[in-house]
Amino acid sequence: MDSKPGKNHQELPPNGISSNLNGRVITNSLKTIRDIPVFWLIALLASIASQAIAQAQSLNVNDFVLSGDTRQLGDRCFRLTEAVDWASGSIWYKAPIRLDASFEMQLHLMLGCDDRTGADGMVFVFSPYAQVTGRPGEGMGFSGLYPSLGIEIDTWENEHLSDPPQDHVAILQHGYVDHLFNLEGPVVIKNVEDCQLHDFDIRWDEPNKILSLHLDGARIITYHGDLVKELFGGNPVVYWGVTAATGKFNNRQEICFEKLEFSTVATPTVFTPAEARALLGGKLSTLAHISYQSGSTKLLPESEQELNKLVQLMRMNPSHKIIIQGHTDNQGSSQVNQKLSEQRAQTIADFLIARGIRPDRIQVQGLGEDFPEHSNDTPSGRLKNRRIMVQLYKPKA
Ligand SMILES: [Ca+2]
Ligand SMILES: [Ca+2]
Repeated sequence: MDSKPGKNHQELPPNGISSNLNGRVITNSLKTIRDIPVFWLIALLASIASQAIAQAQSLNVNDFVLSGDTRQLGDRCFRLTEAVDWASGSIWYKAPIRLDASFEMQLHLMLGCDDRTGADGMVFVFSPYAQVTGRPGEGMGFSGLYPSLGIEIDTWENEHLSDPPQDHVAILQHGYVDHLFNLEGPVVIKNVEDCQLHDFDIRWDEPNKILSLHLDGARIITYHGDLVKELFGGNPVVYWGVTAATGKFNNRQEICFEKLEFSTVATPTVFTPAEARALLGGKLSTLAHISYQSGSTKLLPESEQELNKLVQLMRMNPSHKIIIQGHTDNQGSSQVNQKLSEQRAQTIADFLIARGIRPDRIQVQGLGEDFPEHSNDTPSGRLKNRRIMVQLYKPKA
């Protein structure tokens, strides 16, 4: 690890990431106990007491996927680019996190030592896809990613992107680095290409729908909006990572994690090889564990894991298309059941589309009560008849 003026990586206390596994908060601040004000200590103890199942988790390089020119520095710092032209690097946290819960990330950023000709900057990227990287150079590894949320720290003025001449931050959407399409900003900040580590906090206050950034203790930008609804079509589960790039000009760009606190979800599992083979082979299959609120089109939470498997399968096999069939039992009028079966099949389509599956790969059919597979005379038979069936196929070229 290189020594540098200002705050040194070695000064950071060891061991600090906090997260929330499967909705369970895990808190392990990097700060030592004596650094924590009494109020926060009480809050921390109360949090630990109320989360008896919580356990501490150390920051581990294995929590991240490193790509491009990224190098690990110590146990929680990464160099995303060296001070060379046309470099790009990214790190991605492996587990997806939830945007329907608040989160906070406390970091230290080093944007390089060259203010005059330093470039290009860094972006915190949130995407339904794991480990995606956009265009380098002025795109900073964010350009072109859809759908997405990006928080940029930009150190190079690109006039055609409406960049101010000074270092600046902005909240970006959908892979656009042009400030015409900003959610918020650009906000000019002090020069950060000064060889120093700068404190940088990202806070998502979910109840109030406020995303805010703090630089060296001062709030520099705030965005008020429903990120889940506005950017991700209602899908609260996203991956996050940090990307950086250089272009015709360059800087060394590094990041260190001080504290991370967010809600993670279990990494989406995949179908077993046998299940995947059957589906890809065109077998009309009933999706297990898909449940709706009674008489409603609202999916119950336990359906999500099964549907995530379907999303993964569709992503891994981009030339396959899918037919989604909704079926009901024979309770109520056949007209109502017809409509309900269409609407329920559409909720599955909407789930896939919100996670980036193209609508032209999806066909929806409502088949009402006409194709029972079990007796409608018993509750368990009716439960089985209320089902979603899917069939994948590969269109002939
Ligand atoms: Ca720029
Ligand atoms: Ca600068």
